[in-house]
Amino acid sequence: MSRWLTTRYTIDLSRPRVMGIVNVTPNSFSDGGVHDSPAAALAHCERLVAEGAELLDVGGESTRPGAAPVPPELELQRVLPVLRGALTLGVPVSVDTSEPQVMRAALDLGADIVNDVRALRRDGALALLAAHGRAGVCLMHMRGEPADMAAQAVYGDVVREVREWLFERASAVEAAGVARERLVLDPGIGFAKTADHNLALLWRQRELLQPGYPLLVGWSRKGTLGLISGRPTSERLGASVAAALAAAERGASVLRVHDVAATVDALKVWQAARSGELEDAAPPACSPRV
Ligand code: HH2
Repeated sequence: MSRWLTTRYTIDLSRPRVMGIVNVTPNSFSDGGVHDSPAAALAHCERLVAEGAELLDVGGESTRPGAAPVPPELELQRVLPVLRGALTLGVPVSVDTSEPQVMRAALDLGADIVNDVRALRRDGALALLAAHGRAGVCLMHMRGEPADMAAQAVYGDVVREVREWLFERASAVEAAGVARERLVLDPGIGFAKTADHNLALLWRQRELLQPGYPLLVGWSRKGTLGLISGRPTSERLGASVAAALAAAERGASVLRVHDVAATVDALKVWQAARSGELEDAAPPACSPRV
């Protein structure tokens, strides 16, 4: 059985799980400034859990193309109060950061997962996670930095290159002491990739499963969906749900989404269509670790 070991919970990945996005930032590409007070962000966490989110991902720095870096002190100020509250809601909580100082403070509070778009490549990040030893980790593929990544979207075979990069990175992270069952990989939709690259990564997503790690994927409201649908970020619900289902169909284990209720409903129908029956009891998403 596929599972993801995290600080407090073992997450069952026998079916796709929904991770609700909580951006505590003024400038995130689709919801910047909407939840940027701790009280608003925590209310948003509660709403997402009520809608069926099985994990929460709390971030204090936008990584949209061109975004400027945020000093760690400000990132800490944004995410810590929200994490403190989110950790009481009964679901695994991830912190979306690349900054070791923020990782450390989040792990000290009890955060379950570190979701790092830079795959623990900042100085001190990998050693910190290896020494902690209990947290789950998401390693994402990106080239360059959000400020300049668009210029680095040049690949021969994007799917092969992303797969090999992720596999090599996961091997290095394991060699440094983070256990394999704590790792999940992510192709990084929209990070140093054109729309064609993103769509190749969806069409051939199963190839990304070959290294043997669960896959987390984030298509929610992203630019490629805007190109396909011709809609602005605020009107990409249908496109985002369709992309989440396409990713689930091709073996994704965790779907990182803004619109939790609609995604959860769609996955229930997808699941029923696959089995041909209503379920009495779905397996619980996670169990506390003993
Ligand atoms: N995408 C974003 C941020 N973090 N983490 C993972 N693992 N995978 C992703 O695809 C991913 C991510 C960008 O989306 P969002 O958080 O909505 O926007 P912003 O970075 O502008 O806050």
